[in-house]
Amino acid sequence: MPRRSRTLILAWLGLCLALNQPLAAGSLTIQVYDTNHNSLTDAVIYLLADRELPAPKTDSRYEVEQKDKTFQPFVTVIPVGASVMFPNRDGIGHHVYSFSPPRKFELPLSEHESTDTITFDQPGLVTVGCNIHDWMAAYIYVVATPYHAKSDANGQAVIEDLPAGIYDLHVTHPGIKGAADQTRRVDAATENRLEFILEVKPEYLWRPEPHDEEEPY
Ligand SMILES: [Cu+2]
Repeated sequence: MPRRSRTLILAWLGLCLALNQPLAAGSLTIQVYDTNHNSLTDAVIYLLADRELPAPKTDSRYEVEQKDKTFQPFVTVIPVGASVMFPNRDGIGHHVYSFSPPRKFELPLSEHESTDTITFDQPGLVTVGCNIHDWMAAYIYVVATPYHAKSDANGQAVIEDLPAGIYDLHVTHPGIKGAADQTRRVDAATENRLEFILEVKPEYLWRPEPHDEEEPY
């Protein structure tokens, strides 16, 4: 076999190996604090890239329930194309709506546990309210990436199975001052833990208490 052909075949084999072998994936832990260095819960983390990312799985079940006259959870992160159910588990009427440009919707006044789902096809922040109870608020972040997470009570979020590569990591929060994400360019092959400090409006550092006192509505 001519030497040139052998070199070509070897190069081709090498390319096949490179393409078939998934790039080493690891986990990335993100720790989020507020400016008083307290753990910040409900921070939203997502990673975008200049290249095309795998299509996010959209078959997970997401729920924002109405319970004790609050929305739970307060913050949800979903991939573009996912659907959310809004079950009413209160036995009183709620009228759930959003005026946010990525997805305007309205679920008519109901006292029942609806199985209606709303699908979110555009990335962006969707603020959800209730027409009956002004204080009720929930935030749904719709992100165009499979790599997303939300910080827990310890301010910690973990992105699992993140393939090696360069990403633009975004961190945000419903109460962030300036209404802009913090972003950082991250090399997933070398980073496995990152810290962020977010300046959040003080009224977002407490959770609305469930309204469980006896009220007629
Ligand atoms: Cu309500």
